[in-house]
Amino acid sequence: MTAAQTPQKHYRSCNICEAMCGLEVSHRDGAVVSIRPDRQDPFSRGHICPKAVALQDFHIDEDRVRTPLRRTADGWQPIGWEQAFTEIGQRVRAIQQQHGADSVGVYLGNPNAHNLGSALFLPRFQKTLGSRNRYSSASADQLPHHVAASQMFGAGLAIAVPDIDRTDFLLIIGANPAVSNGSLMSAPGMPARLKAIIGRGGRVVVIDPRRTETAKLASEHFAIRPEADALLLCALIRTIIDDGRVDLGDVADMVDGYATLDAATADFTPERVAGAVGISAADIRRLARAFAAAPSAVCYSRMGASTQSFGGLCQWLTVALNVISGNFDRAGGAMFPLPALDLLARVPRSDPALRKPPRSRVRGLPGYSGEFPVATLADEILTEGDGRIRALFTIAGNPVLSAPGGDRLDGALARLDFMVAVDIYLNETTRHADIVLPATTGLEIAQYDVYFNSFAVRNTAKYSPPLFAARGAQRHDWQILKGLMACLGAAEDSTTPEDLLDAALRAGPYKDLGLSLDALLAHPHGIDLGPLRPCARARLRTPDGRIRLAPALFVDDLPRLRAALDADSATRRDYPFRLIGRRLIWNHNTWTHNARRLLKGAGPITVQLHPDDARRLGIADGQLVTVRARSGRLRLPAELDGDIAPGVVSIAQGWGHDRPGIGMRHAAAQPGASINSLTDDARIDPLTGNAAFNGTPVALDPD
Ligand SMILES: Nc1nc2c(c(=O)[nH]1)N[C@H]1C(S)=C(S)[C@@H](COP(=O)(O)OP(=O)(O)OC[C@H]3O[C@@H](n4cnc5c(=O)[nH]c(N)nc54)[C@H](O)[C@@H]3O)O[C@H]1N2
Ligand SMILES: Nc1nc2c(c(=O)[nH]1)N[C@H]1C(S)=C(S)[C@@H](COP(=O)(O)OP(=O)(O)OC[C@H]3O[C@@H](n4cnc5c(=O)[nH]c(N)nc54)[C@H](O)[C@@H]3O)O[C@H]1N2
Ligand code: SF4
Ligand SMILES: [Mo]
Repeated sequence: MTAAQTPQKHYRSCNICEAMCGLEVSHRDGAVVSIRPDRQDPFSRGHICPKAVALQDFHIDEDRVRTPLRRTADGWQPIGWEQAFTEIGQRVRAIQQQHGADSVGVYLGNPNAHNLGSALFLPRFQKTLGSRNRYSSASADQLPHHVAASQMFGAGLAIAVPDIDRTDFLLIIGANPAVSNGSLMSAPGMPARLKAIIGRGGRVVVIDPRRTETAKLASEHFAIRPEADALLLCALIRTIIDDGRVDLGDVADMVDGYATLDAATADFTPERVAGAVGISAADIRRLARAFAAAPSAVCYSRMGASTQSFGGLCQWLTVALNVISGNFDRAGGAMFPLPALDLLARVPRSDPALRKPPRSRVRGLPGYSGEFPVATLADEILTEGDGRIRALFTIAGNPVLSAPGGDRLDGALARLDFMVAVDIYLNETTRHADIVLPATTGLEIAQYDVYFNSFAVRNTAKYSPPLFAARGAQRHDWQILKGLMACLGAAEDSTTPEDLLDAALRAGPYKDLGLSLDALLAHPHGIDLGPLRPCARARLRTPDGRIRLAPALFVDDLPRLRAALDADSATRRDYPFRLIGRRLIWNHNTWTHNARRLLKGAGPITVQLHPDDARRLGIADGQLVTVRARSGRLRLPAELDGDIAPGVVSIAQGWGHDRPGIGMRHAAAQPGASINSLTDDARIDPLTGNAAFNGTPVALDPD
């Protein structure tokens, strides 16, 4: 073989999900030959999932947007970057001059969190735009974790993750990491890690209305009623307290509020909650005792416990359970990572109790970290008055399919005076834009994971240069953001993401090891910085460095939880089922569906229900049914599945590519249906403003 024919190897981290798997990409003449796991990556150690292989498909996808596009009466017109920026600058400045800075909103989607340049330049863009109308997918996702961390530890980024490779007992509530690969717990290869816990004599217990792929790997599974998790957590805490098994462990001298927690949970006994939770009092006690007795244990709760009406309470109680069982900040428990680019250390110390959140204009929902809940974005566009959103930037987001009440938002976007989308596709959201700005993605970008190293189960650092140049006129997201800042009047500078990364590494916790961009470039597989270590004392951001075990914000929300013990029978009559979502191993959210190799694995999008429920309603497997909710309806095939709890139905999230005007031909050929045509933007966790997808009341009508 000549040199030109020999495939070359490129090493990088996959940036699709939070697992940050190391990839070995063989390529020749600008084309991918293979994408395999990088066994030398110190973080993922040879794990990848099927989605990584599709990175090559996104690169060559003919449906990618290649040049800036401008909406005209005759369809999309390709335009140059200068023209696009000039027009955006004129329109946005005119709207802000006439209607105020807040009349231009921003929605940021999930891929921004997986992109070095976006993570570093978005704060600058937001500052330039100067609008308080900021939204993101965080409020359809992990916002309760941030609110709990902020209240208890002084900073929303102070999220302790399960020390999964050393724990003796992992209690998983409302997460399916065997499919999702872990979230707010970056841990590639979750199935093997779960098996390893059991293999070393430990236990994995899963709490989920569905006997999930994760539950099938676990030691034990309990089918909980949707949205009953906060009740269960209260009863677990109650049992440990009543048994006299409280042990604050190594952080005992740092904990405030234990007596308040004790008093606030006094009446949530296992007997009191068992009926609403759907797990017997004896089982709840047994679970609490096993958790408290394990040499080390950690409770991990995620989407199922955060995107629901009690998301804030769930995340608070999860941390509280870890603290009172002596499992906080210790090996095998819940621990703070120490990432090389350390965002947490930059957060100024402040008193969480003194932080008064701003309120959104229309519904008065709480803001968090400069953003309002996406559940009220449609209200802010549709409701007349000062501060109404008239123009919108969507950056790497598809809220028409991802936000609660997505169909209402779809209608609202059509009413905007002006919209700009920074994206890679023409999809359900970006089709509403006046100007679409095409970004690079995947193999075309430079990557260092700014966010998810902060939530990783091992400390490592890795920089991946771009493999391929863009195939069209696409620009990097950070370059687009710079163009937008310039057209809005900001002074131009020549800073690159690499400049900012290098400076942060040199000032970070591993500066004494000489960590810098050059050091990362010399280690293309990544650098191992070791297992998690106890470090809470140094990382807490409360002014006094103490842990607030029972912040008033949460304690004051408990009466609402108590009221839920007596279920609402009127809703039950009209909408007898509770809807929950799920993820599929072959797809990521709404946007990977144009890769045919991933579509093949997905199959039809169905509504899963228990065979007993199906029999009662006369529904056969595969039969079309209409699922009805207060705010919408969907027609899709039924899938009978004994793994789902009776009274509960499940629909995969992220689908519904059947709307006109989308440019993703393969996705449109296998469109599925959008679960967010059924979810309701009025259903939120009022404490945090997070979307309450789980537990949406629905009815089923067979055809
Ligand atoms: N019912 C229900 N709804 C849910 C969920 C659920 O479980 N159930 N999950 C929620 C969760 S956890 C999340 S994170 C949100 C996700 O919500 P969103 O972030 O709104 O949705 P995504 O599908 O991630 O959309 C990503 C968008 O970015 C574009 N894109 C992809 N890569 C790039 C890139 O490199 N640059 C740019 N500029 N654009 C890019 C895609 O084309 C797509 O338009 O959905 C939430 N919605
Ligand atoms: N393959 C794949 N992986 C992904 C993604 C993807 O789209 N596809 N998306 C990524 C993103 S953005 C995120 S945020 C993560 C999310 O990762 P996870 O948090 O693991 O989210 P899900 O897989 O949606 O699992 C949520 C689980 O909660 C259960 N559940 C629903 N309602 C309730 C309830 O009321 N109580 C309890 N206890 N459980 C309930 C559901 O049945 C489901 O099993 O996954 C990431 N990884
Ligand atoms: S698990 Fe996530 S990071 Fe790993 S290969 Fe799959 S999509 Fe990429
Ligand atoms: Mo997410």
